[in-house]
Amino acid sequence: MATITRGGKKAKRGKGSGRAAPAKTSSREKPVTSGLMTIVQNYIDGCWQPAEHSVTIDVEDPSNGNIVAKAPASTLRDAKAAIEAARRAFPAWKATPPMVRARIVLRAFQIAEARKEDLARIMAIEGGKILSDARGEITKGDNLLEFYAGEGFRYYGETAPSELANNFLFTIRQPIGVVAIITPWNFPWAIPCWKIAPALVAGNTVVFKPASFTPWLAAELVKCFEEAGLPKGVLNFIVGAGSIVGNELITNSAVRVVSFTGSTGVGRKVEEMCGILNKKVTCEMGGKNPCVILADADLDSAVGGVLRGAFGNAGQRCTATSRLILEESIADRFLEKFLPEVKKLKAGPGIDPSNTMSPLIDKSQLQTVLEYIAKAKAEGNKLLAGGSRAMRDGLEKGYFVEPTVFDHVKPTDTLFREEVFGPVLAVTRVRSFEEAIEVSNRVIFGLSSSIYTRDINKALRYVDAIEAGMVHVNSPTIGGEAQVPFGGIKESGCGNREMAKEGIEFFTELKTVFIDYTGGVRASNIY
Ligand code: UN1
Repeated sequence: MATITRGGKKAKRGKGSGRAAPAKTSSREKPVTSGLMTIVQNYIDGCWQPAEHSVTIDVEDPSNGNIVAKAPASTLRDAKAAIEAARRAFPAWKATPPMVRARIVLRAFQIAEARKEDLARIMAIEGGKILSDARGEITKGDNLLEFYAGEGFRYYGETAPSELANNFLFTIRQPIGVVAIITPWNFPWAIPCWKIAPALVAGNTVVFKPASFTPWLAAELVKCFEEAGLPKGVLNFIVGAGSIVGNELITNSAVRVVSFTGSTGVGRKVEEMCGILNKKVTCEMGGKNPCVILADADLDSAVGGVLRGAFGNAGQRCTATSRLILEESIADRFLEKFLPEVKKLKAGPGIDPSNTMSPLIDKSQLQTVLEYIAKAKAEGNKLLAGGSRAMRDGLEKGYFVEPTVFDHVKPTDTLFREEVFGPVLAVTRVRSFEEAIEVSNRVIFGLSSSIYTRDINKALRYVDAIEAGMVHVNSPTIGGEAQVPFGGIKESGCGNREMAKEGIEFFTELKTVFIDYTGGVRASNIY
């Protein structure tokens, strides 16, 4: 999806023909739209500008392969300029009271709310998301902006008693400095909102690098902040390759904090580099989330939940339901209700409201998903639905895969163990509740999980035993809310939880203050 072009022709990544200074626009000019093609620019130190050498990345509509936008293929020099702008803006932003900072986030929320429909449409075109899901994601991101706007009033430290008389101990919370925010394409609005808003309210300055598949919507978020009155340099936006821009954001000594969401493979490298460089880091990575359905569950409600959890956004969700664990006694009955619903899903461009299944993001993701399907067949998993690329009625121009279900998947099979990031559901049958717990935990991931049952004892025992950062009872594995922490354990995450007050905590340092108010010679001391 993200081939690099210069002057309309394909060019090699990172190479440029000249060193002409990029044409900058004034801070109040918007990224331009020319005809049907949107031109996305970087936003550095309050100026919209192309990449050095004006090299661009093509952005496709994954439902038909049309180029819908061009975005900067930024260079090392662009990345350094963005970091330097953030570094210079930090002292004044740090000195701004938290509620004043938060009020700008509140204005950005109001601007985004007024543009909700346009933003959802951009998401449907650029990312392929079904329009109703896109609207839901804008709402979710906006909730996060609104939540963090309130947190400006709760920028609390704590007081503590002292071992000594006439001594007062307390903590104050302070911003850390320049923060790098690196986000994926599958939640191109909500994830940037949930990282950028707490970073700004906490008083940090930001360099934001979105995925190269979805830079258009990301630029629209930056415009909301710009129009809300964010001072120049406080939020900088730069599009480019992870190997160039991402690498510089992580290694540059001026960047003190890295917040990343993406694959486990890349996240582990980010974590390792930040460890070596002693930077604060949070990585939200992959999942292989189980949904257990016990014999006493409300099967109709479970059918709807698994359908949404497994096939929403074509399974391209780190919280997607990718393993369905059925108690043997109701397995056939559940599948009889479930499979006709799977077959009813209608693949097509997200922008058409009659469609219910979105495309995969690009050709390479399509290839990966088809390879997983081929492997599942080769390992003897029983195909119950789908299993191929969706090709009818012009769908072959896009990257659609039929919603796919495999039965009798064993814990040793690839489909049970590896994250596919596509519409492929692995069904495993178990004989008991205890076996359901054991099978649920038999993967390297631990992001989300879910159980359908009417038995409160079993529900709470599952909550206790499941190795995951999040667990849903009688609802699908997906979703989160602004006011509660989001994140996983095992190979699904490292560093602090995101969202909620934990989001602010991650982007701040605590300073411990000791005040002796004896007023004379200290009588005793601590050791
Ligand atoms: C959700 O399930 O609503 O990349 C959010 C992802 C997660 C976000 C999921 N970071 O899928």
